[in-house]
Amino acid sequence: MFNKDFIFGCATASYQIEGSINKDGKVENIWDRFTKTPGKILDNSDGSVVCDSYIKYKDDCKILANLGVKAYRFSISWSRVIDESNKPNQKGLDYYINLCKELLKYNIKPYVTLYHWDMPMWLEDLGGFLNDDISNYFMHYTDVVTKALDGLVTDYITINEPQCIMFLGHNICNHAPGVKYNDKDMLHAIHNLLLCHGKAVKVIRENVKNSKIGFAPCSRPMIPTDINNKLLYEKCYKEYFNVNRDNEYANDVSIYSDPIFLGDYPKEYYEIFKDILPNIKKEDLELIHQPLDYIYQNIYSATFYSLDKSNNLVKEAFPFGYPEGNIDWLQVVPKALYYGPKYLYERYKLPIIISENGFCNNDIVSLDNKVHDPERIDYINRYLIELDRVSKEIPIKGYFYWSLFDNFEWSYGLKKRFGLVYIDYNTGKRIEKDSYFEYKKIIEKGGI
Ligand code: PNW
Repeated sequence: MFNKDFIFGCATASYQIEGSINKDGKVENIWDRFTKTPGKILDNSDGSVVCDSYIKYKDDCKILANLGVKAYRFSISWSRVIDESNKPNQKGLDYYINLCKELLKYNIKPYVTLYHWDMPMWLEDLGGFLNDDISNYFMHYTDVVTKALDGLVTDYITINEPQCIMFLGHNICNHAPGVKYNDKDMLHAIHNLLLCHGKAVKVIRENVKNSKIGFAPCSRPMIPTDINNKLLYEKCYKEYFNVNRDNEYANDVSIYSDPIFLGDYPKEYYEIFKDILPNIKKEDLELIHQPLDYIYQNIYSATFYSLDKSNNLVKEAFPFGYPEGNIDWLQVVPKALYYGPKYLYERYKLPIIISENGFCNNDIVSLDNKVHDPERIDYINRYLIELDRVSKEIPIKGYFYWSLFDNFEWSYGLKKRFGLVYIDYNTGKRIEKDSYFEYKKIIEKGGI
């Protein structure tokens, strides 16, 4: 059982649910462009309708209220609220103002993500994260949003999953904008992204009374196969925060979180990238290192590790038939919610909120017109048991299920369903799945 003020919520993101991509002065963003590029989206779908939340936000709020959540995490579409001359678009802002007001009617607290991957196209054309002015644009956008939502929102998340922005968007390029960076540009862009975060935090602190701020990276924790082996635990911890100059460093944890929480890049970063370091000024590092209130973290899956005969850390393969979701990276490893928070707290020492965790299934509407999803129910229960266990050791403040709705799952399109609520994309009909009612029960009880 979690303590009384534990926050149960669920999460979504603008491009994945809103639709209405050309309405009320919204300008083009990188996902509007990317989804038009042949071959990029598995089922050729896009974000033009999805859950139609831009129109149906009042229904969304009712569904959230019936679920009993105290918190709803959603993101703001930059290209809806700022036009191509960098001026505020009031109609776009009104949507989020109305959404927040509606949520507050039901006593649901808005948790606002400022950047969940949908960069305005005109800013990408100016260089995106490689433009040294991007953090000033982001600061301006943050200023506009925080002033518009004044008195409605105290909880902000600056950036969602910097790892996916950089690794998927600029290395393997299966995400927008799909512009490949060389290593030197990658480090430069990461540094600019961290500056976006730092400057935004400053603006939020200035504009919002009693603000609570964090950023929401993702990670895939290393799980020791022998829970009593101290050396193995230490090596897993070390590996979790390690930076390597391999193809995947843009996916690492400490390259983003160390500057933000500890005020500098990890030592090994300076060593392994010494030939291509960006220009890192002392005042940049200070800007990036703004005090935060929480460690947010998106955690879905994990990988097992053991020690070989010479005590080297080795990755264990998942056995054939190991339980997994209907998406290639989602093996069901509940201990991810035990070890992930433990490692993060040990290093950064702030209360933890799981900003995303969820299960992808090939859900169908049954003959009885219901959606039965026992695998998702099992997933939520198993993961919450582990989160509950670790909450007896370290401060855990909340949990956001990803996602409220089935939605546009980026390069996979509409066929990957993570929702507690099923969306019939032909009719727009929403159907609460069995897991919705299960999560409702868990919330009512205050835990498992
Ligand atoms: C997150 N992984 O992405 C995003 O924040 C959401 O927008 C997305 O819909 C959700 O998780 C489900 O995919 C992730 O490879 C992408 O471990 C990849 C991974 C994790 C999260």
